[in-house]
Amino acid sequence: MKSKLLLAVLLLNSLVCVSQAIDVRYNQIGYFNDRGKVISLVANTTFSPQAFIVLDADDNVVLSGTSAAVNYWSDAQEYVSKIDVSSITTSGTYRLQVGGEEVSFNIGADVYQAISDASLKYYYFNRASTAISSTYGGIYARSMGHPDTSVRVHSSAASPARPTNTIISSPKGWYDAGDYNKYIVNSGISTYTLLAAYEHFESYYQAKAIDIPETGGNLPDLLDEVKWNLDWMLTMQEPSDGGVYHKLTGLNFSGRIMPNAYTATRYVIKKSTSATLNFAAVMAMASRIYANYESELPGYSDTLLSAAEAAYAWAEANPTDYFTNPNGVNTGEYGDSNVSDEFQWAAVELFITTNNVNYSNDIVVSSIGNGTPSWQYTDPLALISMLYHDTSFPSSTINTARSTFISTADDLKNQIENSAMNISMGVSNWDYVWGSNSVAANQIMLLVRAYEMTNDDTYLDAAYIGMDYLLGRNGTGYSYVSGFGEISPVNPHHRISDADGIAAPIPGMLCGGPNPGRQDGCSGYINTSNAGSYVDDWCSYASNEVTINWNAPLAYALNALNFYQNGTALSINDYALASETISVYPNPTEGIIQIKTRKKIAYVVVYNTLGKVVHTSSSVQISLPNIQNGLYILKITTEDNRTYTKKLLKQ
Ligand code: G3I
Ligand code: 9MR
Repeated sequence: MKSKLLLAVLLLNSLVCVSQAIDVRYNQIGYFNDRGKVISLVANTTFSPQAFIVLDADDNVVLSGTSAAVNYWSDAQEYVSKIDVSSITTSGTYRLQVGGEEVSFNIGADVYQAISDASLKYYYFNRASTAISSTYGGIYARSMGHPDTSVRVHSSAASPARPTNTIISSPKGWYDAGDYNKYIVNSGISTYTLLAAYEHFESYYQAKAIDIPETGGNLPDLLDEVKWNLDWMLTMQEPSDGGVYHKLTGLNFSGRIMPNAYTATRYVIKKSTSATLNFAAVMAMASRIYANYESELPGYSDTLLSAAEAAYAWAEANPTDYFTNPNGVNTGEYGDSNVSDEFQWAAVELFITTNNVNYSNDIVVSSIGNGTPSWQYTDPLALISMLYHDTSFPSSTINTARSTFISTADDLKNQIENSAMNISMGVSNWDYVWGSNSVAANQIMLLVRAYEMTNDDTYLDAAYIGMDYLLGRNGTGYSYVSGFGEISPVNPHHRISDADGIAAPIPGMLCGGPNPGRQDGCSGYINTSNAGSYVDDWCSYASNEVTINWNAPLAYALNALNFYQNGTALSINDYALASETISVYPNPTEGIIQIKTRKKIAYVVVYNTLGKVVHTSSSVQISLPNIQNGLYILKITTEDNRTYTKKLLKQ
């Protein structure tokens, strides 16, 4: 079924190639009303600027003109001319006619709503140790696979407390990718990125339902989903010494089977410094976030913090245990022989959470580099957290961190504004790696952070335009997110999507993207340029796999852009506060709440879910004895006139 679809797409592509020299590449999901809107014309050879018209649904010409000067885009070995349709701001579906071609594109306020939801829902579909029910999974319902309650300690991981073949229980977590394995390093950055999304846009995520079995409780859905993975990560720490196993896998990758058909023995493999530090960073961060939910999860935050501290101590005592696959183990390696970045990141997260100088003493801000984060390079994650929690650090430290960070953001913005294709990719020679689409997604995340840090709109403008890259305005014309766009991947290297007998892959998954390394040796790559080395085929695990660490920055970016354009929660304008943490406790409450914040509170308004004001106050202690039980929204305004919202449950 799927190969038929592929054939159809290939045939379509070849017809298009024969009949048309110029290809129209555009954001196939949609453009936001009041944001920049770029459409790119591309061809293999140079061409003249093209006359174009844009028609609305009633066939009125709403814009006409000639495309801009043609430039060479070396990453794709293509020539590009830009059409700017930013002046169209009314919601609707439009048709662009140019060079004998016609494409339809959307403009609206909520064009990223469905795709941003799907980018988060993917984590539920990739859960290990649970069945996916039809209630939450629809046609993608499946049986449980990998209970992982009886996992062996591999000889490489043996210790006096846990000799070889000791059986341990290590359930839950997300499958890494198209494979069924679970790797701490990659889980760690994925979890960090999702927690960062939550930390930076707390009120947005408090109101965001992901439609998972836990939906409806007082814990925001995103924190429920992340907890599924944190619970697994906790089991990967050896209790006797604090070290963390690098991964839980079979000895080999499985075949093209569903999770419940997997019967091979699974092992925890060798502790490593990179996994242990990564674990420490993520647990420390999670501890401060889940601390706000002590009544829902008593003791959880403390458990996370103790795990983080024990891990950090192990890494300090074992600073160079770099991971390579032991003999006989052939699953993903996620190897790293430079862990200075993981050390900085872990120290930063631990210091933010504990304020303990032992951790700040280990932070050397001048050693923290710039650039785009990846599973192997976590310096930028340390910078993001430091700059968000800037009041926790001396101003000289923050000034250094900020200039390091902003130098990358400026490069990205400049690349989007001035490159032939108006995209961030290509800013560095290493952008088109295995998983290059996650580079693009992380770059958008960095621009969002730069905007939050500076309030300079030009970073956000660049982020909106740069996002087009993943959604069709790129070197292949694919919208790289499954299920979204005119042409999107139908054969991702994702075992569940491949083996489930359903033609359409699970939606919302970001495929790896162009990778001129083409390590899979797959035939059928569309072309072999940096930005063209992609093929929508199962065989292409080097360009068409999906993973949790690629979807996380996608989810971060899509939801952030969705928030800024359309950021209302229950009709109340709310803004994520940079550098500010506010906790409200106890929550749920019987009537008396405390508000803890680092800035002075100007006033607090309590709304019911219909947006009606039920109480106002200017105190940090609020008494609400007379309101009915149920959900309320607190809107807190601080002395610097910034507002912050939080859900409150009265019971
Ligand atoms: O670190 C070097 C860098 O110094 C060099 O400049 C650059 C030039 O190409 O290469 C960098 O190494 C690359 C490395 O990723 C880090 O980006 C390797 O070439 C590249 O082969 C390697 O790819 C990784 C791949 O596994 C193979 O090990 C991907 O990042 C990683 O996402 C992928 O992860 C797999 C898991 O092993 C198994 N599960 C699926 C997952 C996704 O495909
Ligand atoms: O399916 C595996 C994929 O999940 C991994 O990312 C990739 C990393 O090397 O390896 C894939 O497995 C392939 C194996 O490495 C070589 N033989 C073909 C396998 C895919 O069918």
